[in-house]
Amino acid sequence: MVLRLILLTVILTSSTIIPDVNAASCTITKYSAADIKNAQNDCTEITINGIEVAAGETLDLTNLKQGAKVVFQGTITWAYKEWEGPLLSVAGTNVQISGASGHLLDGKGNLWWDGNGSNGGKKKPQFFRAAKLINSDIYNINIKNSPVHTFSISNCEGLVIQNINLDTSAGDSDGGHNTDAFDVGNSNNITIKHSTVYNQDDCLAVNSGTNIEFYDNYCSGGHGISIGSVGGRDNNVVKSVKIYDSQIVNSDNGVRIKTVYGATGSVSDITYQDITLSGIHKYGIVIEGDYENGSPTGTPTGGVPITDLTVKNVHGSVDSSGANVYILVENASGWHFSDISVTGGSKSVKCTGIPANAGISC
Ligand SMILES: *[C@@H]1O[C@H](CO)[C@@H](O)[C@H](O)[C@H]1NC(C)=O
Ligand SMILES: *[C@@H]1O[C@H](CO)[C@@H](O)[C@H](O)[C@H]1NC(C)=O
Ligand SMILES: CC(=O)N[C@H]1CO[C@H](CO)[C@@H](O)[C@@H]1O
Repeated sequence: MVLRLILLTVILTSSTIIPDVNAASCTITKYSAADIKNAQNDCTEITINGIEVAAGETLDLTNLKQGAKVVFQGTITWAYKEWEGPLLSVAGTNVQISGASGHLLDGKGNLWWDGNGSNGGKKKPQFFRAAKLINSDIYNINIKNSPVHTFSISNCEGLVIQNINLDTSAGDSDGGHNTDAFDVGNSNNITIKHSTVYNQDDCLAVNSGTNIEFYDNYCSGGHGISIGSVGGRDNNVVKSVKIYDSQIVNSDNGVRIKTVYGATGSVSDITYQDITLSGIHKYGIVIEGDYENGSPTGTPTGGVPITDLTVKNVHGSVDSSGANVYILVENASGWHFSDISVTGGSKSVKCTGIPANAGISC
């Protein structure tokens, strides 16, 4: 059912809220693809309250009017089906996607988790697709138990994502895998801030894009804050990424950059600054140019050079079975490391390709 309410213009002398004569609001309280579509045609304010989306269907918010506002209320769930998803898709210009206090987007990932993530077993739906969002905001979203990858950000320009509370921690003991928090590709001017992530894969993974900022975030349980893997896609350029004021805890890696073996592209103007690590299981800082089909080959190639890399004030601890720093690259230049104190790891590692005077050793 869709309730349409056309707001009338009223002059309220004692209020700062003056409803727009053209503003119309729609509230969806029961899932219907047709109602969702009509609401986007009719309304600039859409509230989605407590619905269960039909199995195998996307909650499709890709026809939003310019300037539309979407608010999630209550608990939103999706009926079970093995399929690729996404469960939710948003697109638009100058739109705002947010959640009301107490809302939850519950992916019920445990229904799909089998330890195989996107590598096999059950086909799992990707959760939240943000594709072609222009000068828009996603904020105050509570999201839980992603079946597999959570936010897929592609072809976006000028997107600010903040105050995301992502809790897929149940997947730690229940077979969650490849539950990346934020995957960014082919997007420019993207900011991700003030967010908390509990998952089992990358907290951030940038595989292409420019002008990306990621700060004041807390990442737990996953694979660290990553650039890459870069190479082998349509767009293989990552430029101007600033990652700062963030914590990475109880994760396989801390700071990570990976590029693809034998591929071409570039990773340039990258800063990691003021990053705190704790309970890192494998590598505190890992930069490697030898990825192939998602695994390291042990031999780096230089077709995706990593240049103008600043890593400053990264400190914290690695498990004794891990390594503090692991670098295996070719064709790198312009590296500046300072105030690095990553300790605790004792695993011996290969360490090649560090440019002269970079200020770092393994
Ligand atoms: C992206 O940022 C650049 C540099 O700050 C600016 O010139 C450009 O207009 C921005 N583009 C969008 C779509 O916000
Ligand atoms: C190193 O990178 C440059 C681009 O900056 C590229 O032209 C060159 O082929 C690369 N060298 C190797 C050995 O891959
Ligand atoms: C299809 C597939 O890859 N299944 C695998 C899922 O993971 C378990 C172990 O967690 C394997 O035993 C299966 O072969």
